[in-house]
Amino acid sequence: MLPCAALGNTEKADAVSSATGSTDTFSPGELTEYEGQALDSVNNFRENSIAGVQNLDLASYRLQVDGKVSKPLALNLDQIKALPSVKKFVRIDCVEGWSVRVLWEGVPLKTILGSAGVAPEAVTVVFHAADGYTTSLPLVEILGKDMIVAYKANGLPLPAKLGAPLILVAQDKWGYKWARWITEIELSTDKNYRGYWEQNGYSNSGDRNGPQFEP
Ligand SMILES: Nc1nc2c(c(=O)[nH]1)N[C@H]1C(S)=C(S)[C@@H](COP(=O)(O)O)O[C@H]1N2
Ligand SMILES: [Mo]
Repeated sequence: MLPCAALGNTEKADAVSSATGSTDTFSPGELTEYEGQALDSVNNFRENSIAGVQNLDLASYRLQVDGKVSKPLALNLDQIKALPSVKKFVRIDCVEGWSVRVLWEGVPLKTILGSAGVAPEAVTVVFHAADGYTTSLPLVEILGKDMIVAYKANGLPLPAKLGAPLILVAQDKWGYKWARWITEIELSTDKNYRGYWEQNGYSNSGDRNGPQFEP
């Protein structure tokens, strides 16, 4: 099994990859460009999650931040949206071969992790999602790239399909690092932690310019 690759469904795959850069699928109110650069519609995402689209109840939603932290958090959406937000224009690339360029808006992880107080021994940030999906990144990379978790895409609230209420904007990483429907951010000392697709042979560093599979 491959991330995002519905084998035998090439017709759909071709339709989506050729739609990259097109403007015919935008939702009403969706931004089509940002600072002179063309955006792709969020509708160009090819849905192939491990358990289908999750529809989380936003009113009761909590983001847990736990593990190796001095102050575990359970943030509701109002608290998350009250934090200073940033915009980032970042392309997501699935290993299947399609990509989508989106303007993301959300909160830097360093802000959230800062309020939780990361313990000095923590090296890995594990993302747990509502569908049971998991993935991880080294803490040093998250801070170095100033990665964000986004609740808006192309100027609109993040659609359920893209992970509402929160997606990890894992810039420079393959699509399987972009955890959607995040419910828990866990700080870990396990530098060899492997998430869902990583356990199935996909590269644990997940660098978009590197190999998809572990050598
Ligand atoms: N919670 C969760 N997040 C996930 C996934 C998933 O199955 N569950 N799939 C990943 C993969 S492989 C990709 S390419 C991106 C976009 O997935 P999509 O192709 O299903 O839109 O979401 C990532 N995040
Ligand atoms: Mo993917």
